[in-house]
Parts: sequence; C-alpha cells; structure tokens
Amino acid sequence: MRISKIFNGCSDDTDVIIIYNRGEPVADLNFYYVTGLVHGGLFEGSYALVFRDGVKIITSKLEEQSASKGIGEVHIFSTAAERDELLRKLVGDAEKIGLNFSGITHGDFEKIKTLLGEREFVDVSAALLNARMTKDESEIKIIREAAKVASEVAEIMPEFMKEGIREYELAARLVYELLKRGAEDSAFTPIVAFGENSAEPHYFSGPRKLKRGDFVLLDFGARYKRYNSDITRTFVFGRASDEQKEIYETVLNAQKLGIEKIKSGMNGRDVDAAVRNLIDSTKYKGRFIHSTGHGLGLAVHDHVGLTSSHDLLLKEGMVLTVEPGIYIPGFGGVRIEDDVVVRKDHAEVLTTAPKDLIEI
Ligand SMILES: [Mn+2]
Repeated sequence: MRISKIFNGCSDDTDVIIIYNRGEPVADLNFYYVTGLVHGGLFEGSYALVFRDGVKIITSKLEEQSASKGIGEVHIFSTAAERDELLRKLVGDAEKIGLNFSGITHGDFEKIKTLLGEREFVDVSAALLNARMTKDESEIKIIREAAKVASEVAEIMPEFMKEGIREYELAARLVYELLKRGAEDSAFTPIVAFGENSAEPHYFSGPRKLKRGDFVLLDFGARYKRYNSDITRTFVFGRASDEQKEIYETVLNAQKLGIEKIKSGMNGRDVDAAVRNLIDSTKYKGRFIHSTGHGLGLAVHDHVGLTSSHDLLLKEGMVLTVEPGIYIPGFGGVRIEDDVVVRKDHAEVLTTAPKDLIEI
C-alpha cells in the first residue's frame, strides 16, 4: 500500500527508490516509513531499496534483531565494503533510480553515483512526502497513542506548578512524565514559558521563576514508535485577570472554530482564514503571528498544513495540528493546540486534555 502510493507519484519507468539513512542529524524518516521499522534501532548508514514489489533493507549487524520486525527483506553487512557490494548487487541493472533529494547529503549522493556508475538519478522527494501526508490506520493508531500520552501529561502538569519553580525544572518534570508513560522520547525540546515569556511562540525554557498571575504555556509532544504528538495548553497560575481571560477565550473560540471547519475536501488555507478572521475581528487583531497548524507524523512538522501561504486540499487520513495563539510582547501569550485526523465529514480530535481555562 505505502509502496504503491509512493510509485503513483513517480514516473512510470522508475525502477527503484534508494533511501539512505545516514542517521542523526540527517536521518531520513522515509527509511522508517517504507520499512515499517518503528520498534527501535537506529539504522545508521542503512539503505532501504524500494521496488514496486517489495522493500530490501541493507543494514549493519548492530540492527539485525530490530530489522527483522519490519516488512522488508533484510540483508546484513559487517563492513563498509560489504555494504557497498550489497547495494550494487541488490540494485542490479535498474536504470532509473529515485532518490530523496531533500534528505540525502551531497556527499552521499556522490558516493552512490560512484558505486552504481552510469544510471539516471531522479528526485522522488515530492512522491515520498505526498504518500506520507495521508496516514493509514496503523499510523493513526500510533499517533493516537502518542497523543494520549501527551494529553495525560498536560492534564497532570498543574500539580507541579509551585511558586518559585523555574521553567527548566518544570520542563524536566514534563519530559520525565512523558517517558514514564511510555513515550520513547520527547517529540521536540518542550516549550515551558512563564509570564511575559509566553509571548514568544518558539521560546524554550530558562531560569524564570513562577509568580502569581503568570500565564504558564506548555507546548510539547510525545514520540512513540517514531511518530509524534504535539499539544499546547496555557494555564494561569493564580486568579486570571480580565485581560488574561479575554485573550484565553478568544484563542479558545478560534481554536474550536478551526477544528469545526476541518473535513475532507476543505482547503487548509480556508481553515486558516476562518481562525485568523475570528482573532482579527477582536481587539487582538494582528496578534496571531504564525500559521494555524502543520502536518504531524514521523516528523513533528511533517508537511505544510493550515496556512495562508499554501493551498492544501484536506484528505481523509491527514493528521494536523490546530494551534492558534495571541501574543502580547511584554505581557504574555496564549496558545491552545490539538492534533486531529481529517475524516470525511469532520475532524477526529486525538488530544483530549481539558481546554477550558484552568486557574491554579
Ligand atoms: Mn505544533
């Protein structure tokens, strides 16, 4: 199924797609997509050869056990020379070879060209991205699990919000609670922002201590079986002021409207416009300074989502975030984010933590 989706986006005479996973920091997530290898292993320096009738994995002895849990035929090497030889042998006389030009280093491309000699190399990065955009039910099941872990953590975090705790202490607790619940990792460096720091959408966390009256913005996710969730909740430590309540209610209404608008056949640009217009019709006009949402999957930013700068025809099985915010420099900001699956007539919401304003 995944293979035919990918080849549908390639020219008819493409013989094989070679995915080379160098490993961090240039891991090619497509390696995991085509092999289904979601149960561990690093697979550094490994190849997945995607033929129309199946996948062949070339990986090292270190990964032998994990490799057998995927869907490909596994070939093991002990030395770099053996790996080169396996690649030459398994690619055989394929003439037209697809590569992920967006995920391979120039050096690795040159190496493959040297190893395989005179062939035609074409870019199949768009075909890979397109195939990955609509998730199959096995992928959705994993993301649902990742979302469940993140939701549970979002729900219990107020317990740990005490006067004087520092942002990075709360971030450490947050990551601990994720892993304790079975996340294999934090999906990304969590954002823990108190007070005025919450006005910066991509803040991380620092030594700022929690004070009465602060907004507490938590944006984080769980990585589970290589897939990610992404959730944001904003709290008020103490009693919320009228201004804080007004900002919060405006964001919440906009976020709910965004979720209501999502269904298959809708344009992501129109969802973004509806959310943005709601905020811009209030005194917070112009304070929503990023896109409404992004695609979510093996990558946290898996593909373009709900934004004014791109058309995106929503299709069943797409997984998107919906995360409007309002940011007032020097004062603070609110963002509320959920993960949803595009269904025929609605959006299925995967993140379940409460969204009404919580005063701690
Ligand atoms: Mn997000």
